[in-house]
Amino acid sequence: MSIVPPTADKSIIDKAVADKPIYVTQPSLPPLEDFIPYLEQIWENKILTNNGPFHKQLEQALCDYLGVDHLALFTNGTIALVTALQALRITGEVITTPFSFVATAHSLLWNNIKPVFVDIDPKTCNLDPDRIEEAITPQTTAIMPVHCYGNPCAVERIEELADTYGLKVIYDAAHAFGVKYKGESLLKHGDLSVLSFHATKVFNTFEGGAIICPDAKTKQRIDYLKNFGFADEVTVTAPGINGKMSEVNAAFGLLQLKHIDKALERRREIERAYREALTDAKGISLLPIPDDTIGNASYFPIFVGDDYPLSRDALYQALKDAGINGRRYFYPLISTMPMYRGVLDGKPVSLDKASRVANRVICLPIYPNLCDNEIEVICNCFSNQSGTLVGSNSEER
Ligand code: T4K
Repeated sequence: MSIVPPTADKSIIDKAVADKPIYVTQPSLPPLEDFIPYLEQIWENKILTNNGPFHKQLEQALCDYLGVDHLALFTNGTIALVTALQALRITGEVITTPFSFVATAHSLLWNNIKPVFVDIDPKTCNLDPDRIEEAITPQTTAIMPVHCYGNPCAVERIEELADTYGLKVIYDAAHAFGVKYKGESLLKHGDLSVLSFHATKVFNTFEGGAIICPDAKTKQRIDYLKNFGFADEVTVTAPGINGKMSEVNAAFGLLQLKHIDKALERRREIERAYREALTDAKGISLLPIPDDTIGNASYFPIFVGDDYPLSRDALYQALKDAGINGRRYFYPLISTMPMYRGVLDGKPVSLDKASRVANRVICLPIYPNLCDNEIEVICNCFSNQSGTLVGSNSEER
C-alpha cells in the first residue's frame, strides 16, 4: 500500500517530509528572558516549594482567570485525580468512560476502586448519560466523567442522576482549561474538577495540575492530602501524598497566564481552518460543534470512515511517513488493557460506540505555533491532486 494517502498532493507532502516533523502538539513557551526575573526571585527567597509565594499567587490568578472560587495546585493531573477521590472518600465502584487517557481509570485503581466502564455518545465522545443509570449498583459511590477534548459532558443530566442516586461527581477536566459552558466556567460543574497542566496541554506548567473545589473547607482537606496529610507541624490527618507544585512550576504558570488568551485564540483559529478544509472531505467526519460552548480547541479529532480510501491505521502511518505525527487519542480503549479486563467480571458490557470511535480516531496537530503553511500541508493531505476536496462528508459515524 502507498505510504501517502492516494488523495494527497505528493509534492506538498514531500515538502512536509523534507521540513521538520510536525507533532500532535508542541508546548507554548514564553520568551526565555521573561522567566529570568521569576527565577531570580526564587533564588532570592530560597522558598522552593511547600505553598510558597508563587504557588499562592498562581492559585489566586487561576481562580480569577477561570472564574472559580477555590483551586488547589498539584504536581500533575494524575496525582490530583487520585487525591480528589480521597478527598471525597470515594470507595466501591465508580462509573467512568473507557475512552480517555489511562490516568482517568488508573486513579481509581490506585484507590482500590473498581472502574465501571460505560459507553460513550459518539457525537461528543463523552459518557452517554442514557447509559449511566443501568450501570449503578449498591456499590456505586461516584461518577468520573471526562470532558473529552474539552467538549462539555452532559453536565445537567449527570447532576440529576447523581442527585437521584446520592452519588458524587468528579470531572476529569484535564482537557477543559478555559472552556465556558452557558457563559460560565465548565469547571464549576460536579463536586470536584481536575485539570492537567502537562506540557501537552492548553495551559502548561511543564508538569502540573489542579483540583477545582466548591468551598474553602474542601480545599483545606485537599491541601492537607497533597502535603502528606499535615494539618500543622504535629497533626497528620490522613495518609496523604506529596502532590505539591514547586515554586519554579508555579512561577512559570504565572508567566504562561499572560499569554493564554492569545494562545487560545490561535488554537480556535486553527480549529476553524481545519473545519473549513475538512468538513466536506469524503470519508472523514468531525465532531459537531457543541452547543452553548466556548471551547479551547485543545485537540482536533477526525474520524476515518469506511468510505475513506485508507483504513485509519494506514492513514495514521501515511501521515506519519509524511512527517505529520497525529495521535490516536484514545486508542486502545482503557477497558481492553490487561489491568482492566478483570474488572468487567465477564459481564457483557457493550462499549460498542467507544470501540468504534477508538478504531477511527486520529487527532491532528493543533498548537499555537502551528503555522498557516503547515496547516495547509496537513489539509492538503485530504485533497486530490488538483487540490480540491475529494467528496462530501455525508456518512454518519
Ligand atoms: N486525564 C486525561 C483525560 C488526560 O488526557 C491526562 C493526560 C491526564 C488525566 C493526566 O494528566 P497528567 O498527569 O499528565 O498531568 C500525553 C501526556 O503525557 C498526557 O499528559 C496527556 N493526558 C495525554 C493525552 O497525552 P503522550 O504519551 O501522548 O505524550 P507524548 O510524550 O507522546 O507527547 C505527545 C507529543 O507532544 C510528542 O510527540 C511531542 C509533543 N511534546 C511532548 C512533550 C511531553 C513536546 O513537543 N514537548 C514535550 O515536552 O501523553
